[in-house]
Amino acid sequence: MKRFSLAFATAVAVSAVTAATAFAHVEFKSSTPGKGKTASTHISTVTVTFSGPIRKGTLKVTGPGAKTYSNGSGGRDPRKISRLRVPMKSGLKAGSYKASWTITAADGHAEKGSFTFKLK
Ligand SMILES: [Cu+2]
Repeated sequence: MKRFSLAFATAVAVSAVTAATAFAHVEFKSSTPGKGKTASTHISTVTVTFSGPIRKGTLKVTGPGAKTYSNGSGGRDPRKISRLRVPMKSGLKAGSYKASWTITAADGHAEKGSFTFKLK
């Protein structure tokens, strides 16, 4: 009976792990401005959309002169659970920008990444 219990417990544990890994990790899906794209210096926000829900996150945008052009540390979009957003400062300069993000996905995994875009 004890052997049966152990085997049963192991089977339950294995299927739980399988179920967890079968649930795909949240991935970068799209952004505004788009990755590698060029947008106007008049943008007021930068957003990153993921393939699934996130709990929280940060978004920081640096640009010309190695300065930070985002306002605050960003966070999950109140209107969309899978989107991160950060407001941008006014008076953005033309040039290359880099957006760096960190998230805690709904499955509890911490992830981070970055992408670049241009403003003109
Ligand atoms: Cu995950």
